[in-house]
Amino acid sequence: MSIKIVSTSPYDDQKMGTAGLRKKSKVVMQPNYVENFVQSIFNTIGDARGKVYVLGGDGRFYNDIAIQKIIKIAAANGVAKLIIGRNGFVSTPAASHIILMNKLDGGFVLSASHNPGGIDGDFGIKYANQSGGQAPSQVSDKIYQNSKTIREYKIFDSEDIDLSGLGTQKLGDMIIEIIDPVKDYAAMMEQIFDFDALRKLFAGGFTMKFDAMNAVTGPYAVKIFEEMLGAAPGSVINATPLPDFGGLHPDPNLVHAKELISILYGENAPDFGAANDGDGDRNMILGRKFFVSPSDSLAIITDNYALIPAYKDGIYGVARSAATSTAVCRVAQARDLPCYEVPTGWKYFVNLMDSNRITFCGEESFGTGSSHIREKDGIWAVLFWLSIIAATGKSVEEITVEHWRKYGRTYYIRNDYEGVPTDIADKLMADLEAKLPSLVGQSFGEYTVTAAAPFVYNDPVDHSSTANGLIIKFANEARIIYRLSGTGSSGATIRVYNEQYSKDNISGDSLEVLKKLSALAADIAEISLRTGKTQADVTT
Ligand code: G16
Repeated sequence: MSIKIVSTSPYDDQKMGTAGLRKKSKVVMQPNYVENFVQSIFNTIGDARGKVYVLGGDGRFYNDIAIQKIIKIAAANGVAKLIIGRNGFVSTPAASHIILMNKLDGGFVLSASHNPGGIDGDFGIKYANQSGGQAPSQVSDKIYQNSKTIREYKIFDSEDIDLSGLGTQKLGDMIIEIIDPVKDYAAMMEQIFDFDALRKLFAGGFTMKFDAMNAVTGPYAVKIFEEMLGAAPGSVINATPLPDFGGLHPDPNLVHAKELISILYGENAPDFGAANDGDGDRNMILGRKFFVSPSDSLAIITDNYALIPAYKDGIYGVARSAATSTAVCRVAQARDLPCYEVPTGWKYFVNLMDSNRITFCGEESFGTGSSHIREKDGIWAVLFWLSIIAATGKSVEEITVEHWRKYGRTYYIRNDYEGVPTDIADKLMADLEAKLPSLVGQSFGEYTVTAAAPFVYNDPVDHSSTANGLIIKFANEARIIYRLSGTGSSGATIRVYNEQYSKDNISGDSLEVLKKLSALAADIAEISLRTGKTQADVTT
């Protein structure tokens, strides 16, 4: 066994987006693609000797190949130790926990998250630093610069490593520890929540369905909900991680979690439904024939923090991405807590958590979490909701409707226009930005523009400044936000977020209430004219 120095040619597209590098599987399968990217990380962060990382993925197609490459490159670069989930599996939240619990230098999660898998699907690599969160843009930009000029990488010349058995082995001087990826994570959840109360809930006949979407959370959910808490066997569906997710699009929303929706909206529905995405950081919460929007979920979680042992003594504050509805900030205001507004992407919450400015945070894209780790956490959100139900004895619908009665309701939908040619999308955004100042003061029916500007975030901790999206605000507490997705693997996706607050009308249908605003949003940006699309491809 020896270290080989291999000559390579750079790729020009290894720029990380909102959450790591995300590409079509076939792009990642090109010669030296993974090798170049991982070597660029090691080149950028400096001497890897003595460093320890966690490594694993959501089990999607190419997980098994990419992981072997990363192991060998890490060994050749002098990494002291890799902690790897058995069979190469680890969820994104569990990886963050492993980094923090063991004070590691960072980690690699092989996942394209909620994007479909398979040879015609997507693959990705999320790179985390010692914070337990994904590397900030200042670091990922340097990695990208390195990847554009890389000429060689180092790799250990060896057989593949067997990842199926727990325990320790060595590759050269590097220690490889294979761990059960579920055990420590489940123990952490037991520390945060009152598991006895949850066991009583299930012992009393409470029923749930959790859709793991044939992705990484299957084993976590079976262990926690069925084995530890006593939910009936079979409460977790699609529980076995599969390389192509069994053909599912592992995005936990009303469009893609079809089986779960049909169960929760069918006859004899269980009391509670939830789904997680490919790598276990996103969640969807459902009651019987009832959907909780992620923005409302964050607000309701915040309002109920005192019910949870880990938070009962108080929380620091909350944060949401700018595109997420303002619902959580209404709770924060009522409870005299700070409410931060950050760009889209979980990495922007990390400094706020590290500096004890916030405890809870969330995104409209089905992401909710707290400072227990530095990633969003799907199972944590499900356990939080189960805990509210156990403590109040109320259904998901009752809890949500009561919340609206107390704070008013923030109607919210997101329209995605997918597969738009990049030049058209870029021009649409540039032209829209240029006309924003002229919109201020204009009235479009009941909507009078009070502010229209790009969203710019000035991080209070590292003082970096990030521009992300364009926001139009109206006098009647409506908002429209436009931004381009940073997680797609081909073409551009234009996301248009629509929000309308109402203090008294809480029983409307979101699509109906937001119909005029959505049409106005499309008109202002000339979406149909420029893209030829008369309606959104996906509405969530
Ligand atoms: C999307 C969502 C973001 C989220 C990001 C990463 O980004 O809109 O809110 O932070 O995905 O999430 P995950 O790690 O689950 O893929 P974008 O840029 O496509 O809008």
